[in-house]
Amino acid sequence: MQNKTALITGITGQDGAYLAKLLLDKGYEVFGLHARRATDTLWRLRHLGVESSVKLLDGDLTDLSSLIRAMEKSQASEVYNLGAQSFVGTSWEQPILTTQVTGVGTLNVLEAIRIVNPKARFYQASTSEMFGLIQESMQSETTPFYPRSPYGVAKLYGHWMTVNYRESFGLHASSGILFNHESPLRGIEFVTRKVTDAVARIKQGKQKELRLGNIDAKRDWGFAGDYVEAMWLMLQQDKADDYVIATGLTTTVRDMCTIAFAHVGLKHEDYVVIDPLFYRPAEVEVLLGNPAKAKAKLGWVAKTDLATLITGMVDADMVRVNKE
Ligand code: NDP
Ligand code: GDR
Repeated sequence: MQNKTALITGITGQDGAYLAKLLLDKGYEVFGLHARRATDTLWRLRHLGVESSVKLLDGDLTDLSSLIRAMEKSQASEVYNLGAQSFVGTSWEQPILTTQVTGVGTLNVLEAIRIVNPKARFYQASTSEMFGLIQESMQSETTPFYPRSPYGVAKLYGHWMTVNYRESFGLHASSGILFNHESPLRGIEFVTRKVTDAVARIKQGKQKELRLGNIDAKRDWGFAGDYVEAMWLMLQQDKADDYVIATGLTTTVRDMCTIAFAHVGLKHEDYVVIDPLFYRPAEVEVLLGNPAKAKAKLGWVAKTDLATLITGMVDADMVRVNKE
């Protein structure tokens, strides 16, 4: 393969770390936009053994000049925009920040590409949260959007800007409409990791109960390691397009809890406490994606089933909690 250069925003996040590893393994030179924080944000890159192989560039999605500099310094031929305020719950508490980072931040990246190198290929991290209230039997690329949170609305703005820059300026800009995907590197505030971490703590006598919100919500959960492959495949196509990436199966939070607790010989009914504190002002009750287009056009299918994913996360948390 020719030497290729990628720039990843959100490289310190779950997907950023897996994508960086995937691209390095394929021989890419990988640059990452690194937003300055007071605490260490490189632990995921370290965990995957790629911290010293990626080239970090200071920058922030809300600062266009830093994005222009990152495009100039990296000379990237592929840009993956994974950076976001990505936690749905927080988006009601910080709606303006979420809009600036997750929504306008996407426009800033598109502008930096347009200004510095319009030939660079662009991937936008769109989301099933854009479907929100629309409950077709399965959600696909043709399903209408009805977001239910400031996060979903901000992502919809980024999605349409991506489509618009493709149509207006001929950018090779693709949008992956990804359904929930998890891993041992998932942030602790998301429900799968919150559950698997709690299971490990309860099993090791470090926690007594687990407080959750709406456990009747259904999600189409896959493994992040599988999903970053789809991002890369989208940018290898001659024509840019939008794709739903999902497993095609949906499960309640309750049933996901059953899998996690049963893995260490416990019953979730004995430990889960419903706490309205974790209810959302507006909920997305069911997500179920139809990945048929991704299969037909990209040759992509989800490889990891939910039980393998969740039990693997519990195992990783058992080790982590034990070391504390
Ligand atoms: P994470 O929350 O794990 O990572 C978010 C990343 O964005 C982090 O690297 C974070 O940096 C960075 N970031 C936050 N604010 C800024 C900012 N102002 N400037 C630059 N970078 C910033 O998300 P995931 O890895 O799970 O998701 C990746 C993307 O895919 C996100 O855009 C998310 O919304 C989207 N998505 C995720 C899905 C999922 O199920 N995981 C499903 C569909 C879409 P720092 O570490 O410094 O905070
Ligand atoms: P989601 O993921 O909102 O789908 O967004 P999350 O894991 O936060 O919630 C999934 C479902 O579980 C319900 N739930 C709880 N959620 C959390 N976090 N904590 C709880 O205690 C709890 N109890 C019940 C939620 O109400 C919800 O229905 C994720 C993010 O990664 C987004 O960035 C991404 O775009 C979407 O997935 C697809």
